Amino acid sequence: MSKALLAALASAGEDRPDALTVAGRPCSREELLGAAGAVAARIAGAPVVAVRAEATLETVVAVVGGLLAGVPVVPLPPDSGPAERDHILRDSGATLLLTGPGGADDAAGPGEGTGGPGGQGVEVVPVDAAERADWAKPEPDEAATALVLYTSGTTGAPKGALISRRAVAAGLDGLADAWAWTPDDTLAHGLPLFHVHGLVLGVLGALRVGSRLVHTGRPRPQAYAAAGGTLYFGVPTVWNRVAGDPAAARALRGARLLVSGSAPLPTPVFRGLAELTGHQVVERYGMTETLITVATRADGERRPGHVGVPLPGVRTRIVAEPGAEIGELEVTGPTLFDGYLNRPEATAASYAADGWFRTGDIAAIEPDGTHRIVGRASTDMIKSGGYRIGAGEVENALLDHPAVREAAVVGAPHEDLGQEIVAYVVADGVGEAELIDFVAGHLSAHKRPRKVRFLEALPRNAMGKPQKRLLPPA
Ligand code: MLC
Ligand code: AMP
Repeated sequence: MSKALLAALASAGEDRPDALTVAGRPCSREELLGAAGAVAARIAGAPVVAVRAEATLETVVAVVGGLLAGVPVVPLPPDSGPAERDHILRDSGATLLLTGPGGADDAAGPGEGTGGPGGQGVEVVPVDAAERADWAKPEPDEAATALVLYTSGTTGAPKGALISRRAVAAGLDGLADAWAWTPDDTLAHGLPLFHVHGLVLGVLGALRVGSRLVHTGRPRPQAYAAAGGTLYFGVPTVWNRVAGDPAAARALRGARLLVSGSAPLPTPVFRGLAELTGHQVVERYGMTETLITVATRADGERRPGHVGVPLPGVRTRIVAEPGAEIGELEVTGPTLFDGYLNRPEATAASYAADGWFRTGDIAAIEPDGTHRIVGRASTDMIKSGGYRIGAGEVENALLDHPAVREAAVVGAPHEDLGQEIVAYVVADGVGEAELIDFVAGHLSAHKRPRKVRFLEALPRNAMGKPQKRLLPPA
């Protein structure tokens, strides 16, 4: 059994006033423990707690408070519109919504307050990072749920992936091993705090290892340059922007390791960064349901397009047609999720008969054991700026607009975002900007189409099914 998830928070080495800095606000580990203890005391016994996950110190305090109290934490994207927010609150059964300063007004949307979404009450609880309380209770069993992370499938609304404390601990210990990540490191990044990358690796990783953390608020190149990290995390869009800002890139020369993940890192970005920073970026691969399963090791060979080898305890295999070298990647090991909340059928469908998880990614394993991610099995799963977005969710949001009769959404190749969301609609009397804003307002800003194309009709086959491959170029 590994050590308790947050054990290092109280015990790891010497504390310092800026053990973590989030968007410019420093905090020691002792202060974090005290503030999180106050949160834990307030929420103890709740079935599940939602956290309005802005990139703030309060979000870190709230998440750690939930983990201390053993209350499963549901991070809520801070810009989610009513459709997405109400779905996540209702589906997760959250009764409390923790927010930072200024969040209470925003958070008290139409679905919240006394009536609550679906008739259930959701109480908005402000988090004060200056509060202090001792929380002496032991951490819950490692099998308990730590996080419920909402993630998109190809169709329908996002599903809540149940992530245990054991999975988080195993995943983080595996990465610490792969990257020789120690308390001497300073982790720097500016990723959102409601996904695996920014929250699990980017916050809980630093807390578990005991390294310093500098969260830059937003992942802007100049902010990375000023962060003074030894270890940097970014999605490929962030690294593309760093490579496009030579002065910022050169400021990373003194770092120990630059890491990319969440989407494929384009070879020109890998090469550009190598030239400017002197570092070959380390790639790693994972997903919400599995956490990070495969990583290039700090002492391993770094090749563009290669994401490394399985973490300790993780096993991988390719399920391919006879004679083919590429096929669907399946994984098993201690970092796997415990299923989708309230979705036994979707959970069952995500596993092969022998219990391995079907990632939906097409990959190859080289003779030396390194993995190459080739693409997704379904074109309805879009990756834009490192965010995973289901085409069906965006199509449903568009169809909620009274002027839209039909909608088909695709991910079109995009130099900076990897893919950009393009919507094809059949609609009367509505313009592109209005539909983009409509989706941004209903779901969240990153799920908005960047382009909308108007058609007389969607291409369909004889059965009436839309044929996305017959859509005109964006
Ligand atoms: C523009 N904006 C709008 C808008 N048009 N907002 C609402 N409606 C509209 N019509 C605003 C936004 O609110 C935002 O404001 C600003 O425009 C820019 O937002 P954006 O366009 O979304 O930013 P962009 O530049 O495209 O973002 C790039 C990015 C972002 C890299 C910063 O994509 C990002 O943070 N990606 C990280 C995703 C991630 O962490 N994925 C990990 C998943 S876990 P403002 O004021 O906020 O700037 C995973 C597992 C693994 O995959 O392997 O890691
Ligand atoms: P998410 O559920 O948001 O965590 O997204 C997971 C998906 O991101 C995976 O299924 C992959 O398609 C993609 N992904 C993550 N890391 C990489 C990577 N290094 N290279 C290519 N794709 C990646």
